Order: sequence, then C-alpha cells, then structure tokens
Amino acid sequence: MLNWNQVQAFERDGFVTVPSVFSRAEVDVLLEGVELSLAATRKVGDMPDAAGRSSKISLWMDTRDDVFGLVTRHPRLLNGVRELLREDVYHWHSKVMLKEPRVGGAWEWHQDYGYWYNDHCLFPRMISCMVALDPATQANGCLQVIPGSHLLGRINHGRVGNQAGADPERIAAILERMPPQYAEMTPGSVLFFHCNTLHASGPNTSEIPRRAYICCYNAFSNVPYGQKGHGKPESVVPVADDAILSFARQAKAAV
Ligand SMILES: O=C(O)CCC(=O)C(=O)O
Repeated sequence: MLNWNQVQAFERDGFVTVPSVFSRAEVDVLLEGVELSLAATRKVGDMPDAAGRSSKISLWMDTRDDVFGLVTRHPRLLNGVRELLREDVYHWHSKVMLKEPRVGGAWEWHQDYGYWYNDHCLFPRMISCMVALDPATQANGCLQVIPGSHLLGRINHGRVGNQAGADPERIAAILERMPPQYAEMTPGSVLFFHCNTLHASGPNTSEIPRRAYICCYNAFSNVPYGQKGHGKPESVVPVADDAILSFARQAKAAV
C-alpha cells in the first residue's frame, strides 16, 4: 500500500521510489530466476545503444506461473498501480533488463508512451514498476528521470541508434529547464513511473551488474483500439503475498 506522501510525489513528479517492497530473500529468488532460468524459458534480445554497446532485455506479455509471472502478478505492484491510476489495470508487458558489468549499454531519453501511443492507446494511463535486483547507482547505469516531465505531453520519438528516442532538440530544451535526477535504488525497492515521464540511463562502467524487472500495466479504460497493443485486457489474478518465497520452497523440495 502506498501512503499519501508517495501518491502525492507520483502526481507531482511522475515517479516515486518505494524502498524495501521486496525483501532480501525475495530478491535472491528473483535473481536466481534471472541467473538460472531466464535464458532457458524466455527470449533474451539485444537493443544496442547509439555507441553500439549491448543493452540486453527479455520481454514477455503472459502471466504464467513461473517466478517471472509471480512478479508481474504480485499484489505489491498491482495494488500500487491501481492506487496511482485509481482504477483496475491489466498486464501490458514485463521485462528483465540486464545491464552487464563494463559492457552494458545506455538507454536514450524517451517516454514509454512514445512507443505505446503507436500501439493505439488513446490515453497516457499506463505505469511501469521497476524492481531493482542489484544496487542501482550512477556507476552501473541507474535510471535517470526528469521530475515533472509527465506533464509535458507526448513528445515525438524517432530512431536514436537502435533504440527509439524522444526528439533530441526538444530533449535539449527540456534539460536546460528541468534537471534530471538519478534514481539510485537498493535491491527490492520499486520505482513506479508514469508512461509520459522522460527517462534514460547511462552505460554500466562498473564491475557490478545492474539487473531489474520492469512490469508495465495499462488501465482498463485505455484498452487500445483496433486490437493492437500488448498483453490481454483481462483481470490479473494476484498471487498470494508470500508467493515468491513459497515458489522457492517448492522448487527446493522438488529437487
Ligand atoms: O533499464 C533501463 O535502464 C531503461 C529501461 C527503460 O527505459 C524502459 O523500460 O523503458
């Protein structure tokens, strides 16, 4: 449950970081999932940045019963998003971002709605939840966000390297007026951010990976027209609050 100050911060800034949403033990289970089964069960792709550095990502739209689906369906994320959008939501997509030590690439300034507008969503009523798995710092390329940028409206996006980025001229003008912040995070904390919040991240120049889950949801009032979009506009059945730890217990008992 988010408190009043957290909801206010989100409305004002377009994002809020909530510490210790997941415990150390839960983060360890999620990391084990990334290390042991991600490549075996999900596709891992690469979206190189403008300098050609590798930005690895695995993205899914289902809500199946593996450890990844448990995060997507976790009430601590779902209820937070419902509170912030003040209505029920469905799963759009989730992803694991793998920013590897020394070689992990950057992400250009963009709004998620810059992409999702083209999926025929009429309103920017979509939220992403970034769950830190490693300490996210400036050195390993933590997310940067521009407070208040969710109020700028949708900015045109085009190709920047192999990624889609917001219009560079407009970004330069915005950065002159609106200073960005580094969203440094401890493992288990969650950054809830609005789909029009401008965000980017630098390369990983450190020896420490920067891995994170990002689960994205769309409001039921905003189902795209023309049968486009990601996920299925179906109610998400939340898992039990202790689902991640019970999953790990069952997996251990089965070996
Ligand atoms: O993981 C990152 O650094 C960037 C993530 C991002 O920009 C996104 O998911 O839209």
